[in-house]
Amino acid sequence: MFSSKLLSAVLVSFAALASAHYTFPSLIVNGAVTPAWADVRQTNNFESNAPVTDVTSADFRCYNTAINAPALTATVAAGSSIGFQANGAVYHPGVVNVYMAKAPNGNAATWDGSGAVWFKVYQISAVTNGGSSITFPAQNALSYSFNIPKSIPSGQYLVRIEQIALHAASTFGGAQFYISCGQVNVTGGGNGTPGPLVSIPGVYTGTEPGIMLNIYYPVPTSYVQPGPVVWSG
Ligand SMILES: *[C@@H]1O[C@H](CO)[C@@H](O)[C@H](O)[C@H]1NC(C)=O
Ligand SMILES: [Cu+2]
Repeated sequence: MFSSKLLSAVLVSFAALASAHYTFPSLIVNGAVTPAWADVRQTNNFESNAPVTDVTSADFRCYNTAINAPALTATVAAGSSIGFQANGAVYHPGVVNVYMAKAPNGNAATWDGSGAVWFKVYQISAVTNGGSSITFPAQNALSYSFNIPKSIPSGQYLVRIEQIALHAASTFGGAQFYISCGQVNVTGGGNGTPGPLVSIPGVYTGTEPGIMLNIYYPVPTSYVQPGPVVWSG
């Protein structure tokens, strides 16, 4: 007997395959996962989950040019842990960077994040072993948490995650960027000077050795994480 339950299970799994990939719709603040697209600007791909592949496009910043809806701003203490949570396991092999930028108008919700204003606060790179293996510690996680640097000046910031999926990265434009921007109000900060500062887009050309590479053959002997060094405060 052909079960209609089985048929719908098969159809659902085809649909899941077609709409595979993922987004980062939530922050993790004080240990709690925020509702989807509340403190994170809703991205163009909120339904398709599709990546950005053009590192020079306007959507490379916050991937929200088609939606441009304001989000809430979560208050977080300098030195505390925050995170981004995905809408499903981040199953593609790849690496993670998190950047922050301080809203010069003091209002993250109305700021577009333009200019050389972004600094890196966190990364998860690849692990190589002289050409015998390459592994991706960020792979298959549901969320990524990190500490807001203790000496960051108080104020409102955009915080942007990118997971760079590298399974098809051997040709130019093949790396897939899964991006979103949250809004945070940092309290209890210090007198640090975050840097180096970069523009997004602008930070990458797409030909960096950590963005355009074949992760399968030959197995890379080393891996160079894209972007500036992490500012830890
Ligand atoms: C940000 O934090 C400051 C200090 O606690 C507070 O006065 C302000 O209302 C907060 N702003 C937002 C948007 O949460
Ligand atoms: Cu995908």
